[in-house]
Amino acid sequence: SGTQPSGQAASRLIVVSNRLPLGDSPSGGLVVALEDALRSSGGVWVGFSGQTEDDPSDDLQDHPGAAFQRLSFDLTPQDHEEYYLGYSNSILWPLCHGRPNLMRIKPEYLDGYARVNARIARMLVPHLRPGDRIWVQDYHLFPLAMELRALGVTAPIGHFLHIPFPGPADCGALPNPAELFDWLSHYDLVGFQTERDLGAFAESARQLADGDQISDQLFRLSGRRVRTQVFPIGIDTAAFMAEAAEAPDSDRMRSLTRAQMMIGVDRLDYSKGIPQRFRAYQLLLEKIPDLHEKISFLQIAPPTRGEVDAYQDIREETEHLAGRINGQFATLNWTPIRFIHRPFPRNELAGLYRQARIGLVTPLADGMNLVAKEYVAAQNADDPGVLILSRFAGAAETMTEALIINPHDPHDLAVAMAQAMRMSRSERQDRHAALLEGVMTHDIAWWSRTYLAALGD
Ligand code: ADQ
Repeated sequence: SGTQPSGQAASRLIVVSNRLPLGDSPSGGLVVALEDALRSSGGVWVGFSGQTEDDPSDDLQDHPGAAFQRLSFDLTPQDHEEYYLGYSNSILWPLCHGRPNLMRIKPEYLDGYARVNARIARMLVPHLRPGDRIWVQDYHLFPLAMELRALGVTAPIGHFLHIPFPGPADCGALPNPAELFDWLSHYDLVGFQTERDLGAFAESARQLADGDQISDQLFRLSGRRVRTQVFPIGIDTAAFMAEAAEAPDSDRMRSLTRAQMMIGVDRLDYSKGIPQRFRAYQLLLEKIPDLHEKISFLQIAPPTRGEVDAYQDIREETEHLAGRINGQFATLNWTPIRFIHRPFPRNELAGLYRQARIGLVTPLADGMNLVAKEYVAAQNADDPGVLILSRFAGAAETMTEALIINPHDPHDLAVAMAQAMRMSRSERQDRHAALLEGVMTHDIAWWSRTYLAALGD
């Protein structure tokens, strides 16, 4: 409104993500990342409440009690099925993670996706003020800028994609690939995690949507100009380092680590390469019996998206494999794999990372992977553990001092595990120091600052 002092209206940041972080939100990287980024900005965060209602209100609900304003909406059960489980997580998620064979294409999924994005735009508009900047998060909301523009919103609108962008071969598996680029054309700025993603976007835009690359970072799509840039996301490194250093070294944790511990922490998702990790461990135990009772593997993986078939399949597969490996190798004193299906409090996670000699991050595809950064931040610099990192994690583009492996090749991964077990303290220190420097420089504050500076340009 014109009555507001311009200084006050100039800097408000509006973040929109699928899920509004309320007390009970699941432990997704997006939630962890944005909570840290928004705390200092005094902005508004808009997202799904997590509740389904048959006849939800179109007035956004205020949730006081955070350092920023939180506004939520409910979804109908049908919206939740078609927009969230359907188009977002049974079409876009597998597509962006190189698994088009796992897509479940249904016309009603696209209808629900379009309907929910249009409704979010309608609910948001009355809350906007002149001078606001809007930052849209992730694949659930690709069409949101188009819907806001249709309602007359002229504010800068940026998008950040947390997951990989598909190349032309995968993009071509969408029912209407050009539509994806049309949605993106309404943003002023589209951010990606890695150079690889930006390259895939450029190639797919060119081949499937007549996109024109005007310069390194500038595209013409559907007659509009869109800027793109790479912003590798980070963690709140200083806070996480402090948490790890202060984590209690409880008896329970000590008993876990009588053997040298390897740790994996993931949402239970088929993109994370958990079965591949288990098979490589099995191979290691077959090939090097000397390691029996000297190495143990703690895998923490809370189930997500359990209503989607592919997630039921990955749960069965991993449980079956863990059971088989334990059956094959366990002794009265030693359980080779502990597989825990629940989220852990962050300070406990930090303590577990710190006690683990090896951090295993072996996704088949991953936008960035924050666990890799958390593992590095949690180490004791004097006697640090070794990060084993998939070349398919976005993090591998910058974390080059990790042991970089191909998760599809169990031999490659098993050799890296053996190498990490044997690695000299000085080599571990050197690798860790180099990795930590990157994780400290490119932390979550750097990420949001850099993105917002680019959006403001
Ligand atoms: P995610 O796929 O959720 O995020 P990731 O980056 O690893 O993957 O983030 C997971 C976060 O959840 C980490 O902070 C981790 O500590 C936490 N977490 C995982 N399991 C946990 C458990 N059992 N208990 C407690 N906390 C747990 C998406 C993309 C990633 C991208 C992020 C951020 O898929 O590639 O890095 O967004 O952009």
